[in-house]
Amino acid sequence: MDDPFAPRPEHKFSFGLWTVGNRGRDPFGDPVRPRLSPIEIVELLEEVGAWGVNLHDNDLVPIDATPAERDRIVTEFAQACGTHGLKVPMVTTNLFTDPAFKDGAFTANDPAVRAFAVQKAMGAMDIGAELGATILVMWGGREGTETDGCRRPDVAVARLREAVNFLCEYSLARGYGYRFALEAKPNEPRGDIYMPTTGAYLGFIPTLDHPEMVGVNPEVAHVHMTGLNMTHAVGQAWEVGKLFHIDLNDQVIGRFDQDLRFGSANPKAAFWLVKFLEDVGYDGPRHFDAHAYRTEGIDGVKDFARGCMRTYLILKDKAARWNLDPEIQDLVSALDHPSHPAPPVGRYSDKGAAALRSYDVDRTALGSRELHYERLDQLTTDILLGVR
Ligand code: GCO
Ligand code: MN
Ligand code: MN
Repeated sequence: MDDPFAPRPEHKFSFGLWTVGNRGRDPFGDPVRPRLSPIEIVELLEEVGAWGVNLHDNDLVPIDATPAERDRIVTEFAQACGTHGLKVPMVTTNLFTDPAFKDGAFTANDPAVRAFAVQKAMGAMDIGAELGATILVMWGGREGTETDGCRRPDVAVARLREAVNFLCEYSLARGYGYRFALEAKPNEPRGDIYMPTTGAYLGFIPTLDHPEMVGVNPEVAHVHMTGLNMTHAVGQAWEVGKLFHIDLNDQVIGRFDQDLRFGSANPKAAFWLVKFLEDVGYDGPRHFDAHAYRTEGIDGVKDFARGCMRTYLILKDKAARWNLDPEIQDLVSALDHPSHPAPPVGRYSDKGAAALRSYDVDRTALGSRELHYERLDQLTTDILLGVR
């Protein structure tokens, strides 16, 4: 029988070159896995059943490559993706590894660093356009501080705006058709990163010259690091049409930046997230921005990648069960019914305001209504634990 949890192209599962290519280096220890070339990674992703591969400019093209080397590398990579049936939906720019960016890229005080950052982002967009990418992720890993003596935070925001505006115009001028997805993170590698939450970016986007081109890329781990709720962050982005991309992984609150296999630490939070994405019909890439444990070799990397996709599909199946479960649906459908007749709020009108003013509310009845969330959540737990 066919595996019902096997990945298929329509699931749009993607991995970054830096994710399955992660060599297990950490602040305390050297790499534990061999370096895989970008083309070897494409082969691995085909083997495990992924649909797409994403990259930073320098995951593919070394920072010191000559223009001729760059052209050859990009052409060969495009051919390999074609041969192995992998799409390149998203590109991003490495604005954090090189020491030039030690105090930020777009927000750095030194105008030469800011110029280099924009130059590098344009180069990444050129690479992505050649590979067919239409999503540009911007993650400001070094855009932050350890001491706020270095610059005013409002100045940093203004510099970030200038860079995003410039790059939107660059995409338009070149006809690249990019949609920009801004990725928030509260800290690491900086002590504090500007734009720590998806909500901060949702406030920033309307201040841009081309807000219609710019959305967000929420990441599970970055939300969990602060103890917040990923599904709520995603829900707010979705509601304003700004969920342009998503980074799926996992993270235990209060720990170092773990980048765990999707659903491995907080399967219930992952369930609500998958259920939301599937219920609303999100049809963008499901990108896994995570990496295998440092204990693993290449076999373990494959187990990790397969595990991310399998868990997503299991949770998708659980969400469908939840939606079809009669007892759950009885509980849920009761929730939106008024306990007794009440005027709708709706859009303001003098008549509506008068109706609400004269509404004879029964506070005691409202406060004593039983909601049955214990039952609802236990039924959810039963589904997740496989007994329902
Ligand atoms: C992190 C981030 C990165 C970005 C990537 C794309 O915590 O390091 O999640 O993995 O997503 O650089 O811009
Ligand atoms: Mn991350
Ligand atoms: Mn990420």
